[in-house]
Amino acid sequence: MSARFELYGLFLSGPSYKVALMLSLAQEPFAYHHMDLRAGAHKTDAFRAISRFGQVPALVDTSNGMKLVQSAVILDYLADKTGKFGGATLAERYEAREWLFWEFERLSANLYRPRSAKLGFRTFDPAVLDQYMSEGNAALAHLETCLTGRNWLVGEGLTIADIDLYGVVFYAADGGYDLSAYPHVAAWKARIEAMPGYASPQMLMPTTA
Ligand SMILES: N[C@@H](CCC(=O)N[C@@H](CS)C(=O)NCC(=O)O)C(=O)O
Repeated sequence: MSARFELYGLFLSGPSYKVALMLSLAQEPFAYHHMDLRAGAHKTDAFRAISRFGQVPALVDTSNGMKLVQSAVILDYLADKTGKFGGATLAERYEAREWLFWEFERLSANLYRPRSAKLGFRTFDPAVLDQYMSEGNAALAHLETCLTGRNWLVGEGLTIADIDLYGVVFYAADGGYDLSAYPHVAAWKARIEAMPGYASPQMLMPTTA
């Protein structure tokens, strides 16, 4: 039987990893389409018909034809459709969503962009990179405070908030951040890595379809 969900992603893409990880933790089999961005795979009309912004990740729910982009929205959708990691109450669901917006505002650019510079994909003026690092460390310090005395960001269990932020913090060291300065963040990261269904980007997103 073919998988209900189809994920279009790239093995180097943090946002793609968030979605692949959500599916894996939810024990939801998915078909994976490797998108070679360097070869322009995301610029074809066929892919544009799936991804309105021409970006990965993109998710197709073959059960109803829904096509979704933006990793945070996809996580929210998957929480609805799988009934997993959406929070135990409506208040928790909205608190989880607050974290998704916070991540986009404070964390992702500040961690992903220094990483893309180190990988040689982008170049930035040194002053701009310094600004990313300074704001990224401030965001990690805030996360450290929020995780002090708690196992998960929201409520008493894993939610899409944890999965979403994990998909950024996973790449912190690649961007030049030292997580040993944030022991509660490091412990939370290890807690997610010990969950059933956890897998690395390499395991979830091969370099072929
Ligand atoms: N905010 C988006 C970011 C998606 C994104 O930046 N995707 C990159 C790969 S990591 C991409 O598709 N880049 C190609 C492009 O923007 O043309 C999300 O969370 O899904």
